[in-house]
Amino acid sequence: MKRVKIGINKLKKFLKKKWKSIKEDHAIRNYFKENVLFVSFVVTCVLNATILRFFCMHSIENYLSWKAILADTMITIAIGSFGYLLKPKNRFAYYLVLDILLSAICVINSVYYTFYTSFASISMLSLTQYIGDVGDAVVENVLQLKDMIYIIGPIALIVVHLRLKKKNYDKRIDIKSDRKKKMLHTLAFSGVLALFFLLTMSALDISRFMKQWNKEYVVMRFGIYIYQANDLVSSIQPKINAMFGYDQAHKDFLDYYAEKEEPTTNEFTNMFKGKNIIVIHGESMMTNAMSLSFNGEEVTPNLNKMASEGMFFNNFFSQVSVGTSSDSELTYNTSLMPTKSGTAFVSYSDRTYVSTPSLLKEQGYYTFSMHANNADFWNRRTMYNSLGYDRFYSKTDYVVEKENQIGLGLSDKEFFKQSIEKLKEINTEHNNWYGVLIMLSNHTPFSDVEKYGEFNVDITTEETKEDGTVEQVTYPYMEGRKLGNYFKSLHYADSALGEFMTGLDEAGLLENTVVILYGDHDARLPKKDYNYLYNYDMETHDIRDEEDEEYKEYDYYQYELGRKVPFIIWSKDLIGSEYNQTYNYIMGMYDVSPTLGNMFGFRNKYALGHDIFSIRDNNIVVFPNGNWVNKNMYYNSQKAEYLPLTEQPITEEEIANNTEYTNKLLDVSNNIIVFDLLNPEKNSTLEEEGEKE
Ligand code: GP9
Ligand code: MN
Repeated sequence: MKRVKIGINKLKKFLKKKWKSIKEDHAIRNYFKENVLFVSFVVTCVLNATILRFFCMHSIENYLSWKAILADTMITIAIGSFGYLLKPKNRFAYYLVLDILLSAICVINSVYYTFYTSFASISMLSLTQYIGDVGDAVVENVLQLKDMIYIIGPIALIVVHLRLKKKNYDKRIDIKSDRKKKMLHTLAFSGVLALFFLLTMSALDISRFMKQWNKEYVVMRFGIYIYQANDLVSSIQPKINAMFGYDQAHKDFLDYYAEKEEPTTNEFTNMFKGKNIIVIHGESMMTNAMSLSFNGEEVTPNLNKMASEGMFFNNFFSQVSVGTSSDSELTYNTSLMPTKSGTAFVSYSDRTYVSTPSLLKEQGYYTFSMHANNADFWNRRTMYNSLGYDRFYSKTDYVVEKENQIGLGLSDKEFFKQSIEKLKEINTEHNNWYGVLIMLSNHTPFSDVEKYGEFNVDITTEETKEDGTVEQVTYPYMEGRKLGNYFKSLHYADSALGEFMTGLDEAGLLENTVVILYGDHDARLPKKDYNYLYNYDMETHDIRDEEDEEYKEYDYYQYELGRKVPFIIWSKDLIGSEYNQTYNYIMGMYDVSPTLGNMFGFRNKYALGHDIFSIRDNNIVVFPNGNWVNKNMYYNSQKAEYLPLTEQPITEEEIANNTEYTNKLLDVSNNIIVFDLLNPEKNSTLEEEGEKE
């Protein structure tokens, strides 16, 4: 301890001495005087980046974010430092080229932001349609002063250069070793800034930086230059991944589908052919909440009504990886699994996909998606073209008033209300249509509690006191816990769902329509909250002891099994019919496309899941991390352990076979996406097949 104190004191003394000598020698002033061109380069670039944030993000914390300013400063100092390796007469050209390049980044992003309220991505340049859009955008937008303001940077640099030239600064002679030293010192300084920057980073910052899709956040936190560099790397990476191993991937792909059994027909085949389809993407909806009530009030009365009137699959699992909502959309649409690295929506949006909307489109359906969030969230704007949607109704198609916002954006109630108007129009314009409506309000962290409406998650009872008076007593239960807030939020989303169904009915939109609802993934809630939910003892106002007979263990397996999400197929015709049942087959998101295909009369040849009515109890659901579940067990691949789900003995052979099946399926799925194996131009076998057909 004493030693540390002495060390700190020594460091303090050293820094004080250094600072004093810097002050006495006027070192800072001299540095600025001697390095005017370099300093001007750094200042203009940082200023441009700040102006860009000013025009794009209208709150002061965003455009004056010191973290972004620090990031922009350290990166421009770092790249500018290499200018010192050049002779003084050549430096201006170096800084000018860089300044023009960095200003161009600002101009492009400024134009792009005006059109798409998001920042530009290099990966989109590979899409010709995007080039067209941006081309038009630039032409129409060219006169906007705010997009051109960034050229002030290079102009200022030229002015500085011309003034310095009068003093013959570029004729100075310096020695090579001094240049190297100066460059290293400058680079080291940017290194110190970088270290400081790294220390301020949170886990959320790192995760968002890696995923890159929340572009506003990344720009606000890391600055535009680092955002664009990161974007460049993440755009190139999929191309590098696809450079090696194509032949093996192609062979495995052919073998896999050669062995795959052809689907059979059954009593559900074509039962809904020609009907319109409304799909509801239920943000963070979980099956376990459907059986819960607080003080006699169900958490999800409308969802429960829908389940009780239609076909309800109560052992249905989402199969997402880090791409959460987007992964569930990928698997729902294509029956492929999320990629092993990156996310399909962001990294592999230019691949060919065989999907539910593209197959319905072939049958003459008008296909669309509706989501009142920014169209670039999860790169949907681009990916939806690859998935075969005709139209994406996004935030700009909705009126988003401040008072109608919950959590990430427009409230579900308002979203549904405005969507019904659009659906009415679509219904008059198209014979057959297929639309996915993506909900938003029930999104983590479920903290907009005051906007969810009244829903008591504590236990309130009426108790008769000794003197005979009746008193209301409230026991602290789920109030103030994340899980409690989730129930309130879900109750709100459920009520929005109820209003939507009523609105659809009133608009006459349910007559020839099948409504499909899926929960996109679980709500990622703390295990300890479930422990509290299932083990709260009203008598003691506390959590039950583990020794207690009634104690319900909520371990790893309970948590994993508890992540089930609802899957419901509803139509007026189903109510009271023989199919109006709860189906408890183990089922995954990848089984949806083949199941709907069987019912609506289309076939996805490359589906990795199954029509649930062809496979029923023999189904297996695999997860991106290699875990799997069937009716007999939940298998934890990391620990090579399992939880039995039946009384039947489990054999080593079953485990080995299913694990092999899982690994093969995950490999084939990943290869299809990474190597673009469904693209006839990349996979000649598909072309031949097409010719035969
Ligand atoms: C974003 C919404 C939520 O538009 O779909 O995405 P998530 O965070 O659940 O992946
Ligand atoms: Mn989601």
